[in-house]
Amino acid sequence: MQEKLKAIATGARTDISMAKSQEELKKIQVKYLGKKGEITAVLRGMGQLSPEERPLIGSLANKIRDELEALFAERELQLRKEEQQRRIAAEKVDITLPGRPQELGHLHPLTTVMDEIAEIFLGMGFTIADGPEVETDYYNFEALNIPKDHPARDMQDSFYFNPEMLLRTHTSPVQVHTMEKLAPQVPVRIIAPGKVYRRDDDATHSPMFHQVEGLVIDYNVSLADLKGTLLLFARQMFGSHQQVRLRPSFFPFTEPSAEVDISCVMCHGKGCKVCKDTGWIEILGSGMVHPRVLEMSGYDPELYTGYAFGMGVERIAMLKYGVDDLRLFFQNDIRMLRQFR
Ligand code: 2NM
Repeated sequence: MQEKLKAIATGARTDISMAKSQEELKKIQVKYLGKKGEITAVLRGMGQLSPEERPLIGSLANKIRDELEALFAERELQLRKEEQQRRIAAEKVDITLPGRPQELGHLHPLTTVMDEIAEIFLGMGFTIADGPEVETDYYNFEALNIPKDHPARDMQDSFYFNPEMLLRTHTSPVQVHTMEKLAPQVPVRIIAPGKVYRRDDDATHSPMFHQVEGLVIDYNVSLADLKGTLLLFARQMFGSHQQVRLRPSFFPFTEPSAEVDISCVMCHGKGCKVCKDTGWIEILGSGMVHPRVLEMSGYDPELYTGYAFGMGVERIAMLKYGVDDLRLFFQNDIRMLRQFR
């Protein structure tokens, strides 16, 4: 019996050391130590042994079982490590490869153009003013001398929250807030850049677009000051060869009012499709602030005069970059936007 146990133990030791995988080792463990295993069988058969033999064989069998259990555990750990090494080697991760670079974002072209416009006016001594995008009827219309029956006040043309509140349709309410705050202080020299909202949606109109409006109030401010300022702006924005011309127009908040043209950016005044053979392109509206507007916001129109102007940032950007459809600015197509990196 003792010889048989020793033979089983020798076989087990060889099998354990020869096992090539965890799976194979598991099978060997079952073969020797499992419920129907060889060592287990010996321990089960103890009953048939003589009382003298029993403790001897019993303690030997236990000793062998303990030894084998330790060998199994040791070999298992070894095999697990080997398998891990093999898996890492098979993955072929080259840790010396350079990382994938993270692409850097950039400003939206409309933001860049709005910043450029602001920069030009900052250079002429203007400061930047801002205000809410949700306005009251008073600040958006009434204080700007826009009559009750004006089409802009129609539900069809503006976004209303209720009869008293709406999304601003221009940034002029910012100028009104500023006048109320500063009056009767002069000079006032501000621009108001920002988003505005109108119920329009086609190739040349978006329900949300951007404006920069300007306002100057002082003693003896004239139309000549307005024209000189806009000429400087046009030359910095579109080139030093630029000319400007003022055409009579109408706005409820200015009197007189004028549309401002610059010489065509495409043909430099020779005449082409963009300027419809006129040689001129309209870029903004302007005028002398209406005396009623000055008065409502606290400036005595007998003492002070002012000029104001307003431009669409999308229109300026389209002319500057030759973009022919306004909607391209809002579709967020990365192939379009990347060109303005
Ligand atoms: C324009 C054209 C002409 C304008 C007027 C004012 C204010 F508040 F001073 F009355 N702000 N902006 C103005 C004048 C805006 O946009 C086409």
